[in-house]
Amino acid sequence: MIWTLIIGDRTYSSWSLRGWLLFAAFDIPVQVQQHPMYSPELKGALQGLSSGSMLVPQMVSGGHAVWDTLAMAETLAEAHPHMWPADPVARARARSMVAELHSGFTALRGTCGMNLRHVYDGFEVTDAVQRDLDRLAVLWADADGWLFGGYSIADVFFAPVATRIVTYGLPVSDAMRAYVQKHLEHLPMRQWRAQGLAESFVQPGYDLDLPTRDWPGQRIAARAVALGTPINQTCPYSGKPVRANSLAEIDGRIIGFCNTFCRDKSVADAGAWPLLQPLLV
Ligand SMILES: N[C@@H](CCC(=O)N[C@@H](CS)C(=O)NCC(=O)O)C(=O)O
Repeated sequence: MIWTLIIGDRTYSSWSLRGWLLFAAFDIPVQVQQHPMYSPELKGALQGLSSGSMLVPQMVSGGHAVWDTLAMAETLAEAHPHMWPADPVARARARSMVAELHSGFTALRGTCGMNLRHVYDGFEVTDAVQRDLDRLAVLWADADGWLFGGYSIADVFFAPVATRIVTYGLPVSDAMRAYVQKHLEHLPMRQWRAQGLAESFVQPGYDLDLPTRDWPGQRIAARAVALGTPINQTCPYSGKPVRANSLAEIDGRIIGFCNTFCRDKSVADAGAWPLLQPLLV
C-alpha cells in the first residue's frame, strides 16, 4: 500500500514537514502532492477527502484520509513499530513529548512561525517564548544525539522547533544547540529544505523586517546556468534525458537534470542528495 501525502509549502508549513518526515526519515514509500498554502490547487486536492478537513498534511490511501500528524504517526507506527523507541518507558516518554508539543508550545509556535528561508538577527524573545524554551531544555536534557538513541517520532515532531531556533536565533544552551545541529545535518531535513527553496515561493506576510544571515552549514558551490555541456546525459534522480533548460554548475562541473525543480533542489543543497554524489567525485 502506497500512501499519498498532501502537503503545503515546504518552507513554511511545519506540520507538513512533520508529516513528510514520518515517511522520509523511515524510508516509507510515499507519493507526495505539494500545493501552495491557501491556493485553489490545495483546496481542490483537499475538498472531498473523507476527513472533511482543509488542513495539511493528510495522508490518503484507498479513499480514506488520515489527518492530523499524531494520528498519521500512530497509523504508520502500527506497520513500522521501530518508529517509536523499543523500550516501553522510553516509548511512553516519547509519546508524552510528542503529545505535549502537539498541544502546547503555543508561544513559540505562534510567535516564531517556521521559515526555512531565513536566519534573522535581532529577534526579540518574549517572556512567553522564553518559557517555552525553558521547557524544551527540560525535554531535551537527555538527548544524546537524537532524543531516544535512534531517530524516532519524537525527533520528527521537534524538527521544526529546531529550525525555529535557527531562524530566530533563539537563545539556547550548548546541549540544545547540539540537538538542533543534529537536525540541520539530517539528510531528510536538508532535502526538505532544499526542495522548499526550489519551490522558491514566498508566502506573503511570513517574512520579518529584520537583517538576515546565511543558513548555517557547509554548502557545495552551485548555481543554475543557461549554457554548457553536461557531463551526464540522464537525470541523476529520474533517469530521464537531461533538458537544455535544466543545467547547473555544481562544484565546477556542468550537470544536467530532467527539469528545473531537480536542478534547483540540487543547487540549493548539492550535498543533500545521495543520487547526485557519484557525479561529484
Ligand atoms: N493538528 C494538525 C495541524 C495541521 C495544521 O494546522 N496545518 C496548517 C499548516 S502548517 C494548515 O493546514 N493551515 C491552513 C489553514 O489554517 O487554513 C496536525 O497535527 O496535522
